[in-house]
Amino acid sequence: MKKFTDVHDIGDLRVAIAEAMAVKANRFAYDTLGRNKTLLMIFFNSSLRTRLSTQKAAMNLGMNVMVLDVNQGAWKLETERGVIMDGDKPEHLLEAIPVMGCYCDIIGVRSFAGLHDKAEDYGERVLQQFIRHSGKPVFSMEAATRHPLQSFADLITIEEYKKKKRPKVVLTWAPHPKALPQAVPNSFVEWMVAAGYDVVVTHPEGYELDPSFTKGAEIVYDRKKAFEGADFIYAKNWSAYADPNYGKVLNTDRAWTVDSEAMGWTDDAYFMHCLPVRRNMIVTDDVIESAQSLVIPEAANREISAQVVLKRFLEEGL
Ligand code: AN0
Ligand code: CP
Repeated sequence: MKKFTDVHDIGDLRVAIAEAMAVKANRFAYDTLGRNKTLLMIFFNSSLRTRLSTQKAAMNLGMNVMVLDVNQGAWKLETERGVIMDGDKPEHLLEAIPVMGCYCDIIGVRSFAGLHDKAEDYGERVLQQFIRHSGKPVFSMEAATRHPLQSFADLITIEEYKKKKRPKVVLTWAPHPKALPQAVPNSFVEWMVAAGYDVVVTHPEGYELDPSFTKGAEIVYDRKKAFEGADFIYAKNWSAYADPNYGKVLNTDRAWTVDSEAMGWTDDAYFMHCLPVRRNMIVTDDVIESAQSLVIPEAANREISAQVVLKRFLEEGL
């Protein structure tokens, strides 16, 4: 594996899940694999889970870890080529990336969508520049259009809790006051369809995702119908994808908050969310605190998904 940015990079999902379960059963079995190897994690955006779980996964493998918050203490980076750099950004990404590549063996990048320019976001400009110019294996810690470490952890969690071979997994839009990227829902659907589950996506009109991600999933606008018979409810907010509203919040309709009435329409479904979550916007206190809520086991599995990815890079030889 030379990069990890989408579901195709991990290969056969059954093999990946089996590897994840083995890592989880003994996470220190490979504690010398990463000896004298350095992971560099670059954050252009905030993080709690990704930062801690990925660092922990690297430590389980015996790696050294460096973390750079680009917006805290590093030089402000210009990302556009051809710009006359007479503004407030003293350094260009095109020098910064190969320099960072000199100091490490693997690079993780968090770089969210700007939500202003769809072509720029969906072209994954920042992530692609790291892949092209760092000279090192690169993995996404949530880029503009996908969050594969999250989706892999979600897959592991569903495999652990599912009661049927092919569960019904429902992704539901839920309200949020600020514009959020489509990366988590895009990626979630991509992985769930690849896993062969019965995947349903429900959202108000106007929140249609990029159809290349929802291919293989059923879109059901009637939320109650979508929830019926569900085994897993995965809530997430995202901003509009379709033009001319790309990146906009079209409404914050609290009728879409996941509450116990909506969970009552399901087949005693588990509740999932990647976190961070705004309570009583996305989900009510009672649902997130219920016995059916998997938000903590799901977050715990972030260590496992990250460890499988780092282990694969290390085994490939760096
Ligand atoms: C981010 C998002 O929606 O993509 C990160 C989620 C893991 N969420 C927020 O910015 C609140
Ligand atoms: N779920 C997730 O990626 O959380 P963080 O943004 O805190 O890393």
